[in-house]
Amino acid sequence: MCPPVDETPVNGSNGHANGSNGHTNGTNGTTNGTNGSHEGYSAIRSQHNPHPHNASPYKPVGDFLSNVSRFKIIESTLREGEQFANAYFDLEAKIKIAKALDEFGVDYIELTSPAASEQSRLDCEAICKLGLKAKILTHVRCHLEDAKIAVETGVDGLDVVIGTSSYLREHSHGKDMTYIKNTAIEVIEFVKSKGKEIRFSSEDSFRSDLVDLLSIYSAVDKIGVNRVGIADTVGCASPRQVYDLVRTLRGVVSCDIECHFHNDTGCAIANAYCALEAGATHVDTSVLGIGERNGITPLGGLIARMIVADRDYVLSKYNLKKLKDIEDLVADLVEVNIPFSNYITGFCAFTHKAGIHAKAILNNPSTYEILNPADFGMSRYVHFASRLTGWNAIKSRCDQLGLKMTDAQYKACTVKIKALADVRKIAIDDTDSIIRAFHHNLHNEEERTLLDGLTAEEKKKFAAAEAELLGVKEKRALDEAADAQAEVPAAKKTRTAEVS
Ligand code: HCA
Ligand code: CU
Repeated sequence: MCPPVDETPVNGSNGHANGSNGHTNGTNGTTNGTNGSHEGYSAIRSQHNPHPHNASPYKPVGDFLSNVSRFKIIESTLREGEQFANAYFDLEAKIKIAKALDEFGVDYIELTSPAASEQSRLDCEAICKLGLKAKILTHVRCHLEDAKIAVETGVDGLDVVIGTSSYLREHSHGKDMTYIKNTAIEVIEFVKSKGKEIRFSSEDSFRSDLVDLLSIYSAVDKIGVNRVGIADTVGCASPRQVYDLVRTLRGVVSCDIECHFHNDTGCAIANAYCALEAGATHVDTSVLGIGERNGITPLGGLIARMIVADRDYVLSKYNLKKLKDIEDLVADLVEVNIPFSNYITGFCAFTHKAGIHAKAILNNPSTYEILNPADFGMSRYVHFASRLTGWNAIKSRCDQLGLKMTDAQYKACTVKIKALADVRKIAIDDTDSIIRAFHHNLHNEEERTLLDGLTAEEKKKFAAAEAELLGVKEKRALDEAADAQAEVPAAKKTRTAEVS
């Protein structure tokens, strides 16, 4: 049996639906949520959902390998993200991004190799001088010459990488495993001698020979590397493969394990999560997932996943209300739109439409939400201008507009709105006009038209749709009466949970 939900209903008597974060403006009928333009949506108060997933019967079971409650983020927007097709960051942009990520609370910020270009080197030095709380890393090839340039920039550490798959050994750098191991040892010892943190990673780990991988990781672990990394460079790995590889590696090395997942096959977040479950300690991310091709584990998506796993840890470490600003900043700089389906900040991330959902959400947001929008400074919306609209959403909208009716009247008004939505796509203004006219007609002799500008054809369709809906309602009422007579309380309960 599921534990009870620790919620109080939000459908309070004042009914006003201003989001607690101030992003919404529910009383005048417009919603200005930062989740985007929400024409036809009603903002519902969101402060009463403090532990949206506490009641999950599927809460992760802790085990000794898992690091889901103590993971660290290596934020690579300024390295992997620079490899995104549309990215060009000048120093000013890099500083803005670095400061925003620092405020968000990421543990590390990874920068492009200073060996890549003179400007990259200067930018790296400038960011090191900002005095951020996050540690600054630079990402370099496993070459002594590159490492020498990197240690002089003021970074806290180096992430070195070399391709180990047969594809990369044959078609990219052309070196064998003995050469790779010797170079790795040389570079690691040099970087450590300079007092810097050092990570060694194989590129294309999931298409590399397992024995080769384990042997080189074991060798670098013995000489005191801080972290080893595995990288799904081509995005081919599945969560189960990730779990197996990381768990095996966890048994071989005692240092930290960093993971880097590309998203070609849509597994980047799931893979990061599985890696942490299997004992990885650090996850690479970028804002909106930008990187080579379609990128890597997105910062926001990882946070969405992790807050469900350990809410207290995530809330204590990261300044979640900054997420939207960082995404807007980066989206703007690389000239992309944030997709409607984006984790947490997407236009629809907290929007509820079907009548059944709206009703339940108004009673208790945990019914249809695993994330709490208020945690991220976002707003919850209930769509109230469609054929799927239910009377609870309309009641909430009437409350916002300051129009009181009886439940039967809300229901009758909802029928009008649904019928009209069957005739044409209706906007928020249309819904509000119908509500106001309907309310007016309840209290005045002189009747107002519910909606101006309907053609004769539309009026006919509207009347037919309304009759049809009323017929369905009547039938439902009859069914309910029959249920009551038959003394089947369970059936009655189910029906009343439906929204007409
Ligand atoms: C690349 C390199 C890398 C490195 C990852 C890492 C990859 O651009 O191909 O150092 O962990 O995906 O393998 O981003
Ligand atoms: Cu990568």
